[in-house]
Amino acid sequence: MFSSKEEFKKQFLQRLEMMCGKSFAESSKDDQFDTLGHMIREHVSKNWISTNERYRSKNGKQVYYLSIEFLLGRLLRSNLMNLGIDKLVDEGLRELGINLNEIEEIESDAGLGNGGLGRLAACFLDSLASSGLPGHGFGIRYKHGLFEQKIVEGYQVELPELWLRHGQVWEVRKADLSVEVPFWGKIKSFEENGRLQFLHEDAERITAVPYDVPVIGYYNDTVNTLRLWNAEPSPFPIHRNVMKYKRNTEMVSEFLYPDDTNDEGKILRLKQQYFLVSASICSIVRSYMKSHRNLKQFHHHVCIHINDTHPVLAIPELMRILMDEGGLGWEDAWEVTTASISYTNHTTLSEALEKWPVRIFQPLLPRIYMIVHEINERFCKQLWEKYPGDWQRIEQMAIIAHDQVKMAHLALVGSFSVNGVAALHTEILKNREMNDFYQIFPEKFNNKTNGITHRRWLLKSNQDLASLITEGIGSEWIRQPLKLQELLRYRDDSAFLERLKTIKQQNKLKLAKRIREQTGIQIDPLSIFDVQVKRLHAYKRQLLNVLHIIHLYNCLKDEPNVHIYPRTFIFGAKASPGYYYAKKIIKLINTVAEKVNKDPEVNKKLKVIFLENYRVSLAEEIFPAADVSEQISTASKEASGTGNMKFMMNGAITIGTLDGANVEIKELVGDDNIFIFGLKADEVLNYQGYRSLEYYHFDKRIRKVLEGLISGFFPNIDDEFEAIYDSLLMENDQYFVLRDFDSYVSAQKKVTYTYTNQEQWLKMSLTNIAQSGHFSSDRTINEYATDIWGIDSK
Ligand code: 26W
Repeated sequence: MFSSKEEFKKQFLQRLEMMCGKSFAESSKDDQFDTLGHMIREHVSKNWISTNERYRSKNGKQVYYLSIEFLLGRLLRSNLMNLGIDKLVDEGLRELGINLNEIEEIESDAGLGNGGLGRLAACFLDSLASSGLPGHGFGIRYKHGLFEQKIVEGYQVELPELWLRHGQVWEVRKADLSVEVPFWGKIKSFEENGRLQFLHEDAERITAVPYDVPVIGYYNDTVNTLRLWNAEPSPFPIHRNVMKYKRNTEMVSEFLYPDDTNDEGKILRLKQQYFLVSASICSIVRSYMKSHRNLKQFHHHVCIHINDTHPVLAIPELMRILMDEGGLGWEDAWEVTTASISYTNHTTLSEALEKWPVRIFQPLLPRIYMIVHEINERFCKQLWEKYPGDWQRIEQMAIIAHDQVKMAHLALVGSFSVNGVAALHTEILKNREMNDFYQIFPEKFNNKTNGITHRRWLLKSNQDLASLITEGIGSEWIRQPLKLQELLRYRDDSAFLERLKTIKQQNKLKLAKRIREQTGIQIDPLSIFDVQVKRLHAYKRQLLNVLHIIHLYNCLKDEPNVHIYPRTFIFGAKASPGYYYAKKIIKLINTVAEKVNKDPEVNKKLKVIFLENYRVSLAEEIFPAADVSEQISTASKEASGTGNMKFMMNGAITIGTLDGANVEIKELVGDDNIFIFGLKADEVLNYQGYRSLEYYHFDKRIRKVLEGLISGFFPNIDDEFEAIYDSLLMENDQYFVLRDFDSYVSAQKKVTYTYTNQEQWLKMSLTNIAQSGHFSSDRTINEYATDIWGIDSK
């Protein structure tokens, strides 16, 4: 591309003038960002085309990853890095008087997701491309990504997010590849040539227009595709009320997760899901038909992966296309479909398991409903043969029951592979949540422990640490992250450990500076940075963390000379807009922060920071600066967690329960390099006779903390935290916060104690980094590729 720095500079200046119609001297940072972005995109277009040609001519199998979320964050720096031109561009721009770091800040985060599930999808795309694997993403091009969070007087306020405001440099609109997706209307059936045909009449048709984003592999000339669908009115609308039709249409790709507490919202959500699925499957089949004729061979060339149940309608949609458009009979279509689709489950929380009322589903998707109905009939018949007379079991397992369509059941029946996202999670699926299905389809179940791309989360976001590692063990770890283990040979090398410490210290200073700019609060860069960043949810127990902080505060007030090593507690979390309880926890964190930070008797030792608008780009600044990683969910509730892996890779030490992937982190680093506390998963799942009130009565630390919640501790706030108090004492503390309190306090004491022994701490930190290679998503993706998808890079 650019043979030299000089060549790059020349092209950049030419390009800028051409694109912006301004001289370089007049150009803004936005102009410079746009110019650079377009140059890169054009630069990859050759490899983009040749990658597709390579896949086509090889005629091998390809995988399509369907996900309602892709939490990409920014792409500029990681694209430059994967292309291997970051240094050249950095230097070239510097010579022009431009700071690449500042240009990087211009890019909006692509926040097309909520949290773990969406970020996992983004890490997977990076690993697929970087492993040279034929795998592409399909998602929705939401006009507004996840809301922007502001904190006003301690409360979360949501503002619409506007990532497309300045356009999007990475995407290419491909209107010629648009697809029509029908909703509502009636299905008319008739016989033709001895075959039953179905006609969808009076449908409201929405045009799905693809916007393709290149997914650039690391130094390997591979460029895969993320195809995001935009909902638009059909070019020739035949409607009585055209304006209304236009609004209805565009709404489909307007918001990520619209509020679904009412029917209107539910319809919109289901519309989004079918919109994604129908457009994607149609596009996959079209491209298959270009090089193959026989649909019966489809599953030998295509695998469709559904990321949780949101895209599960891929199953009936593929059935529909194979039968209604491809002319296959039911049996053949079913064989092809179930051999093509694989499914990942990301949660066992029952409130997150999707169900749709038939009264909404049937009229909105009449043909799809017919097919789901038939799948259910056949499945129930099969169950009846296996368990004659066991009505209760059949009712429990049915796909449609009590006027509801159960999406997880459809996924279990219509796919060939079902995986959990950490070893413990998969065991819980097999033995509890999905045990009925495990009994009849044991061969479908498998585990794929999550991972994160070490390129973004270490190489890019913690460049100093990455350089130190390379200095220590060479650069092979970048392609083979397991090689990070070679760092273990520095465990007793005090000079190396000292350098590790310096890097962490510098990262902490950077974060402290950012916190000061953003909040005006000065934190002690020598204090322990104790961080909990993730979605706000009761099961994740941010509350346990806060109660511990209040307890420390009480200790300091009772005994001002008590030895507490200075700590800065840092939180970042968005609460779902309709989640009342989670929003109360945010208010509590902010109220405690205010109280603690303003109290001169304690604020030398304790500080509490709530960083607003937690998102990918902010996360990249936080992980490198963390000392302590809070992974404190009620055991059995967190499917895996991926933040835990990002912390570990950046040398933070976990304080956590044996939940999700924490279990596997512990196995890798050993008991001495992690702080484990609390109930185990089986203890939680089989707990008999828990009474939270007893913990309140018998533990005076708890009593004092909770009394503070409702009286005295926060003057002028009478019943603000009543809901929290009630959840713990009146509703018997569903998530065992009080049960685990004592154990958590002890573990936290151990954290402090250990931190004071810096040498030991640094060894622990190094061990964590060294063992983190296992959690690279390259490992995860290669497991998916071999065990589930049957794809390779040859
Ligand atoms: C309300 C609809 C809904 C329901 C569930 C939206 C999103 C979900 C997801 C399943 C929630 C999610 O993101 N789960 C997280 O997935 C991560 C990636 O596997 C795991 O690491 C987290 O433990 C899990 O909570």
